[in-house]
Amino acid sequence: MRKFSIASFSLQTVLKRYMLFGFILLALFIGDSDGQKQQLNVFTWAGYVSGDIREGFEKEFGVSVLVDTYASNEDLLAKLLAGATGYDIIMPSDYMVSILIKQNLLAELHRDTIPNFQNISPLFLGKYYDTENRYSVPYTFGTAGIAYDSAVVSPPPDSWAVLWDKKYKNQFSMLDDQRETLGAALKLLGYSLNTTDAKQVKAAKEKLIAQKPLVKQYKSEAEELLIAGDVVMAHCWSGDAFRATETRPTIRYVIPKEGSSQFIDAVCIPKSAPHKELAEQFINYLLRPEVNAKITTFTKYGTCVPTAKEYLPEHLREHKFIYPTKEVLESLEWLKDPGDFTRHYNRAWEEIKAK
Ligand code: SPD
Repeated sequence: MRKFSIASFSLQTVLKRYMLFGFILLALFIGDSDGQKQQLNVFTWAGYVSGDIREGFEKEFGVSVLVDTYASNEDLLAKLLAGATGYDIIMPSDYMVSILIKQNLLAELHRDTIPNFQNISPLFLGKYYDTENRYSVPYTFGTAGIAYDSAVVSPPPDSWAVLWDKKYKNQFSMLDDQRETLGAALKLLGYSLNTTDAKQVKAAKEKLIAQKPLVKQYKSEAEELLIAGDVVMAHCWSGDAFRATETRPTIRYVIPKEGSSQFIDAVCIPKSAPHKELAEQFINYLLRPEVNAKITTFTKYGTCVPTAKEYLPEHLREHKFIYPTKEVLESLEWLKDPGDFTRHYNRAWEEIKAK
């Protein structure tokens, strides 16, 4: 009897040990070394990663996804240069991808972990900012322009000049984004968004300082102001203007006749990312047609995955907010890295904000 109970006690102990060992292996497999569920930290623009995309990935991969947001590419850069190390996924725009590559802040992507890379249209690959897409995959594309409430703003604007019209004092917002907002003033003055002429940047700065008493707020999440009815007009990105129309159908979007910016926002992995492989799996997940369609459905920006269109509602497939006419397209410029000249843009922006 005594012998038997010793034997069964040892058997139980051995079984328990095996089970414990199994749990540890499982924890190591799905979690970090401290046994916690892995957490994918995403640093992106507001309104860019929906709850269903996040939850879909969490469920399938048994991890958690945390989303933090920034208002401009320069905010993202400042954070990374200040040594932020926790981010696994970031979504810089085109010109900022080239700056981050130059600063050695991005990790190279392993294409074998991202087989859905093949779903991307060649139209969005091999761009000037990362010619072989070694560090970036395109997430969405769009433009900057003016969103306005057609029930209030009359006549319909067609020029950046409307944002200097005293009639709209305190009723409009400007993007809290130095390249875009200086860009709007540069375009109004007939200059390039990428000028490296200090006199032109100074003229744009003075124009924005003169405008400042009219501006209700500098805000990159302009759709929030439009939806709340806090402004009747906003310097805004196309998808955000589009999103605002869901609540306020009288909102329209125009790309001013002087021209504006177009962009591709990309998905990248910082060199310092703690969960690089998981981040690549996330990128691969985003490139599934059905998931990619959810990005457009939520953000109202264009998809770079043609097969995603099959999963899009009809009205989102070729909408004019997403696809400007050929004539408008020709008036658009890509923002580019002005190299050392950036300090002129930085200083001009600081002076405008300090006024
Ligand atoms: N709410 C999403 C905003 C995305 C903006 N993209 C920024 C482009 C900057 N040139």
